[in-house]
Amino acid sequence: MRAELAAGLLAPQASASPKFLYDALGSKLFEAICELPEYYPTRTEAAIFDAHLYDMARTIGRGTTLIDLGAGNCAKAARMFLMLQPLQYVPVDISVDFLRSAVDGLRQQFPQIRMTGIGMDFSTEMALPSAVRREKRLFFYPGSSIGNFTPEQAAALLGRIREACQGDGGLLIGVDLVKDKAILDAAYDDGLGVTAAFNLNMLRHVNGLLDADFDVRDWRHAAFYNEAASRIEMHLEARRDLTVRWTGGERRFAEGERIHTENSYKYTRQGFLQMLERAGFGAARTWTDEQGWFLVCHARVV
Ligand code: AVJ
Repeated sequence: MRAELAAGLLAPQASASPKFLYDALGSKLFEAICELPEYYPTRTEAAIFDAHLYDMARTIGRGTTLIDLGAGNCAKAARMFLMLQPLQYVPVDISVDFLRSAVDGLRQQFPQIRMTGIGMDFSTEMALPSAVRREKRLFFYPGSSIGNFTPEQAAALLGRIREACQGDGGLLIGVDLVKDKAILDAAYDDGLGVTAAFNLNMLRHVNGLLDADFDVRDWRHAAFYNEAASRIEMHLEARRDLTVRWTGGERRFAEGERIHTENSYKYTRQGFLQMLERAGFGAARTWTDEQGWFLVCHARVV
């Protein structure tokens, strides 16, 4: 992880993976982002689930093996337990300690559901242990986190999910849709500056990881919708010429030079369905909000 970080910082176009946004404070700041009036995705997706949960449950059926990718606090899946009645719940996350405490709480509440927490970076491999039932696997990937991947990487991830589905599996996924640039720009550059703090906090996290000397005051948050690439880009921009040093390396940044910290791709319904189809999924059903801002999609292995 240190080597990956240092290599990104030293590249001609400096970058750092968005996974470094999520230390303890970063996770709290993201929770705060979800409360912002400008940040519509969380609220919009929740409203879609609320409005169509019954229909979704009928489409999916009972007794699934519910595999929650990037489960975090497991709250989104837990809200579906009563309606979905899964046989087994398998939350997957890189942040193992966070996951463990969430699952312990859920076990008390839902003793009838077998729970198998897994610490794994599913963005690189989908190695599910044999404790995970093979029957009726339902991969749950809400929040439009798929948007952090390039379309090529996203297609590869869907392919790995497809493989792990066995013959009778499916996928329930949330995807943020292309919309007016002004709405997207505001969602990632809010008036209160919470997203700015979330982005800048990565530098504090990197200081801890690499023993680096980033001063957050030397950097500013830059986020905008790149229409040509259908993606939000988040960057950290140097406010002055400066040098950053860390154990085993250093780099000069000129004023205005940027570190690319995140992409958040936006899809059209058609474009996303096409990607699902190419990955071997079919019989897709979709649900959206009135404004057509966010898409929830269920598809089966074909
Ligand atoms: C957690 C990746 C879905 O891309 O909207 C929110 C992260 N970044 N504000 C997103 C994020 C800035 C979020 N995802």
